[in-house]
Amino acid sequence: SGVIRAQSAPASAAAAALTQDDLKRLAAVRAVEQVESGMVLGLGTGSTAAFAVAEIGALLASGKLSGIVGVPTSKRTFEQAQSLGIPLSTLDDHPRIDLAIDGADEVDPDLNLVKGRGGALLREKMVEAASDKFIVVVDETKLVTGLGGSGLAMPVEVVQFCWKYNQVRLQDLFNDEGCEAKLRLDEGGKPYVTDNSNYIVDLYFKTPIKDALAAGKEISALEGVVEHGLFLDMATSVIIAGTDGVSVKTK
Ligand code: ABF
Repeated sequence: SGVIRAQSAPASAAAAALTQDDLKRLAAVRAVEQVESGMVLGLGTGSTAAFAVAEIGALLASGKLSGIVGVPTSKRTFEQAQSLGIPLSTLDDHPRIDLAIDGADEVDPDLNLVKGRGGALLREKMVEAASDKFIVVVDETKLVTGLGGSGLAMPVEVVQFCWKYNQVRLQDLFNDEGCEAKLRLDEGGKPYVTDNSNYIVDLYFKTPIKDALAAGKEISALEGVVEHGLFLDMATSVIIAGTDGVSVKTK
């Protein structure tokens, strides 16, 4: 794993002028090069994935792509794709997807991911698990040596009923790793509600998770947990845009 297959470096003057949004767009556009007419596509969520959705919309509008069906991973992405005229469907109608393109919050050297800081982890995980190929698009700020090591949230989606049970149980599970489990709040200070009407308990680790596979299994085993943001062994490739160019890491 972790083999760099392609690299292209922009001239340093141009590289210096690239914003983080430029990098996100570069990664997204590179991923969309893998899209072929007639494909069923998983459409990701977040600012990086939104560039991919926009590019797919533009290629459809210009006639360079046709016969695409998109399966969005969130209500937000549904609305964006719909506004671009991308034909949409559901996972029920398309339980097998050819290719999914989505962003991530963290990417480790083995292409394992933390996702879901944007709150869409459940639909993202289901759509991406259903996909033959899953391309992750990130700028280089998302690279970590170990998952949970960025100090930012690792989300766990839980049912609303007795969410405190899960907060306490999650806190207990990772107390030794200096983890804090907190209910996610929205801008109004109310519990954040996901597209599937659940809550999110965010886990804040002080150091990278020691054994992400074991952690994922322990979290999933808790009653009332719907899904977690550890996406292990799911990405087919990761496209990373940095100021030195775009690189593609493939399993
Ligand atoms: C989705 O959007 C999520 O899984 C992740 O939380 C987020 C990344 O957003 P961005 O591309 O805006 O950093 O991919």
